Amino acid sequence: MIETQLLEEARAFIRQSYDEMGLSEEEAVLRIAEIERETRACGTYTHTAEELAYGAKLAWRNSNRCIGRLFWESLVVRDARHLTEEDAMAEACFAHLRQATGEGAIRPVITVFAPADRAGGGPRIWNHQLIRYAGYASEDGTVRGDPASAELTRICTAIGWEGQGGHFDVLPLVLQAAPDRHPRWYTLPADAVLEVPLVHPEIPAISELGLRWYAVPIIADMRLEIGGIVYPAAPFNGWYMGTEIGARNLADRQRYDKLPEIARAMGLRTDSETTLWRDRALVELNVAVLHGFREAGVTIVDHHTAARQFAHFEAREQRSGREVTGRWSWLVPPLSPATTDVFHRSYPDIERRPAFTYQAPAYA
Ligand code: HEM
Ligand code: NRG
Repeated sequence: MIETQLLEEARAFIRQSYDEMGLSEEEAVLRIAEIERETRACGTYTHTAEELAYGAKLAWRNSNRCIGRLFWESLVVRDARHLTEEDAMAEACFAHLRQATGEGAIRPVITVFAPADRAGGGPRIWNHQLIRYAGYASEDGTVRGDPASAELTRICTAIGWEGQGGHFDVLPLVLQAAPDRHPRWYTLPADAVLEVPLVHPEIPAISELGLRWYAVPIIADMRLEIGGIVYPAAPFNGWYMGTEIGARNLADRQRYDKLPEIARAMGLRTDSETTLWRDRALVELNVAVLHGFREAGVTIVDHHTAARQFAHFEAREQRSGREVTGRWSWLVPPLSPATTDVFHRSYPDIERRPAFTYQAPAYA
């Protein structure tokens, strides 16, 4: 990033965050002068721990596609900017997993690794999420496991990982501390990965399908931008909304495609669309997700409750004099959308910073 643009963004971030954190205007002015000196001397500047923590929270608050934003102030921010080796990054990821998972009482956590340099290079996590299931592609084009992971699974295999060939094999972490280094892979310690068997409260045949999912979604491939500084490795997590698993991951035809199996387990006729067997199977699959997590004592939110929490977030933001931005097409849940208030509203999809943004895959 060119220096003038970096300083523009730094100034805007310092003014906003110092104001919101209750610091005086004088402190903001002094800090901006310091950042200007540091940037003219070194080409960049370093966030204080407080700036990093508040910046990460603001990035969550500004995430237009996220329905979980009511809890933005509770984010736990882990500072891992000093790590320069893959081994140390792996340990930090394992510690993140343990802290975020607890015993099932999921805590929102982010671990921030080193910032990108002026050329844009920095540490990268090759995984889409810290925990995700492998997808083994066969010659005939079918995939065993999660088709969304087919490419990364092939890469893991090419660098020496050997998967078990199952439907729910957790992929290794693939880490790269700097662009000029070879990526290294790390098997996740079993005690750092919590998984949940899906259980239906009334239909045993659904529980018997052997479906499961991992407890914590930890997005690892987005970049965090704060005050002009880019953090290309900053994995973050909250907890799941049930529909992410039940209406997408296990239901999408290009993912686990389980609706036909669920319908068979329910004894539904699938020879006519007008029986709405897909819809009926979808609802019961989502019941099994929510019931399974509940039985296992793992935090999860249903889409009705999440939509109501989002409405609270909107009201609170309005009271603070801020307009809530959002992307409607992501905020509406994929199951019974029109039963939630979000469906009947609209949101300006303006992108504010700090922000989580997409970046090209590290393995492209
Ligand atoms: C997206 C829920 C916490 C940042 C989403 C989505 C859901 C969701 C349902 C849409 C996902 C999809 O359709 O694939 C929640 C819930 C949370 C939570 C229930 C519980 C606390 C967080 C946290 C952060 C965050 C802690 C960051 C610090 C984001 C971002 C996206 C997103 C950046 C967009 C992801 C993308 O573009 O792929 N969230 N979220 N969320 N959330 Fe949250
Ligand atoms: N739909 C994805 C996860 C995306 C992020 N969702 C969250 N984020 N809940 C999936 O694996 O189903 N979060 O930080 O909690």
